[in-house]
Order: sequence, then structure tokens, then C-alpha cells
Amino acid sequence: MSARPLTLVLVSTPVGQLGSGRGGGVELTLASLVKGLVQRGHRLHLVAPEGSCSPVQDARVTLHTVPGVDQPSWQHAERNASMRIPCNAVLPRLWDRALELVGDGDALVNFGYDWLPLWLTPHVEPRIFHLVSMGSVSAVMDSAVADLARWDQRRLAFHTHRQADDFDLVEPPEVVGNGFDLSRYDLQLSTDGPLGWAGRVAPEKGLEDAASVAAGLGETLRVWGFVEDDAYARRVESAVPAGTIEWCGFKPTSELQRELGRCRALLNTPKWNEAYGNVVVEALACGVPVIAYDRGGPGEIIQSGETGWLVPPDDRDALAEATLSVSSIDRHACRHWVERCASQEGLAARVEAWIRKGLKPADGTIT
Ligand code: HBI
Repeated sequence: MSARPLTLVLVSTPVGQLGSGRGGGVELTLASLVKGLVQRGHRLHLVAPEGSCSPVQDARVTLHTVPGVDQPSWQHAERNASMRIPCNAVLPRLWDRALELVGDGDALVNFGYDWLPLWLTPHVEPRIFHLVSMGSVSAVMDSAVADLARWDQRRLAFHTHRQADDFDLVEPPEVVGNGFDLSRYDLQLSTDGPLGWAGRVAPEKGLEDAASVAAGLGETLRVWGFVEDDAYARRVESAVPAGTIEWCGFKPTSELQRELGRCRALLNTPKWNEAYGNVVVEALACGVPVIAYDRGGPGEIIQSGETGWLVPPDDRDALAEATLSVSSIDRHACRHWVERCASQEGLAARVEAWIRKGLKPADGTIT
């Protein structure tokens, strides 16, 4: 007998409206999951900051928005910074609304990387689940995750094992990967295109290394992404010959995939423990091999020699060397990996299984 459909309340990140790009990778994850869960017959309430747009127009998805001030981003806070709640904060309002809505629902799923929802979980009757969106960036968050893991680790899921390894857990982690609407990405087979780089333009993404490799090869590097840190972008640009970087800006998926798909390779240079690496999968979905530091999620996603090349972290020479061998990668293999391991259908199935497991009584009694 197929399990009955669930009613779920999904709570978005408090660091930006859905659709603004300010929420980073979690926006893409949420959009994929909303589509995938609806396709599986579930009913969704989506709670997000005022000004957000729903990723799908569907009678089974209801968007609820609340006003308030963005939560300061943890990834730009000092590791030992205190938890801050701004005046008129959107975060507590998101949770006021979510807890009101879950009355007729089965569970809440949190996509924000914040202390409050983690702390709340053992104290409220509704079942709250957390898809953790980053690796370790804050001591306050590390201990909140560790505390919840000791209360009931089934409430936590991660995108990759490398991300989960950052946290003090009590049993093997639930790893759900990520998922994309592959109908939005077209496989392109040209192998003589430019080098590309994509992601939020901020220090933890390591653009300077990719720019240096492109400059060393006498090539232009096409750069897509939201410039989050202008001073950093200017520092990167001034460190290479004029014209090395072609800034392509933050593009909607349809434009991004068309332009990105023309690249002969994507360079991926994370300086932090990237939880997953959405742009890596977006490139692979278009047939673009990825040359990346063997660090964080990208180091787990890329099958070196099959869908790209992994090189020792921060080794610019190895990155340049690997760029010369990218023609040996079969671009079909890049697309096939995504179809097998990162479709939105697959993600929705893995997330549903995670939630259903967590809804069972902890002592394993049969309900
Ligand atoms: N910081 N406080 C806070 N809360 C979030 O949800 C959050 C963040 N920083 C970055 C972020 N989320 C997203 O960019 C994730 O996709 C990484």
C-alpha cells in the first residue's frame, strides 16, 4: 500500500527573499524540492520573507510571507560570534507563522541555517526537520547541531558526507544530496569553448585562484554569479591582466545554463567546506566537465577522470594542468551522472524517506 501523502510546512532561509538570489544555494534546493514533493502528491505550505515568489504555481503549494529584517548571514560572522536577532527580525516571524500552520500538517522542514529553529525542535510538539545548508561556520551553530543530534539525530539531514563530517554527530548522517529540474538544462557538446566559473562572488568561493589559472593560460574567464563582496571582486580583478575576467552577472537558470553550457570546463575553487556545490551540478547537467579542488561537496560529487578532475586544494598549478586534460572527459558522462544522482525526483524521494523515518516513534514501536 503506498503511504498516504504528507502535508509539510517548508520554512525558507531568513537571509533573503526566495527568488532574489541572496539566499544562495538554498533557493535552488527549495525550488527543486517544492516541485519534486508536489509531483509525489504532497501538500506544501511554504513560509518565506515578504517579497518572495513561489517556485511553482500549483494549488497544492501555498506561499505564506512575513515581513521583517534579514538575519545576518552566519558565513560572514566570526566563528565565535554570538547569535544575533535584529530588531523587527524576520526569523522569529517565520517560525511564528510556521508553527501556526503545522496544526493540520505532518511536519515542518527547515531550510534556514539558524540557531532558533534548531533550539526550538525538542521544545515543541510538531516535528521539525532540518536540511542543513552549510558546513561548519559558527561555534554557536556547531553546538546547536550537536545538541539536536543527541536529542534525535533523525531530525537532521545533510547534502554530502564531507559536509556532515564537520559536525559532532552520534550516528552515521542522513545524506540526501541535492536535486535539480533537469528539464531546464540542455546538454551541449562543444569542447572548444571558454573556461567558466560560477557562484556567489565572495572570499570563501576562491575566484582569485580560477582567475589566476585563466590568466596563466592567457584566456578569459567567464564569471557568473551575484557579486556579494564588491571589494573582493575588485581585488581579484586587479590581480590579473585587464580583460581576464568577463563578469556575466547573476543570471536566471535558463540563461545561465545556455551560457554555461558553452564552456569547455568549469573551474571550481572553494576555500571553505562547500556543503554541496550546486553550480558544479548545473555545469555537469549541461555536459560541462568540472575541474575542482578536492574539498567539500564538489570533491564528493565530481568523479575524477569521469566527470571532471579533482586536484589538491589550493594548488593553482595542478588546476591549470588539469585544465589541459579536460578534452579527455566525455560530456555525456557529465549529464548521465546528474540524471542518476541529482534529479529533483531523486531528491524528493530521499527527503520524503528521511521525513517518514523521523516520523516513526523513536523506540521503533509499530504504529
Ligand atoms: N545565514 N543566518 C543565516 N541563515 C541562513 O539561512 C543562511 C545564512 N547564510 C547563508 C545561507 N543561509 C544560504 O546562502 C545557504 O544557501 C548557504
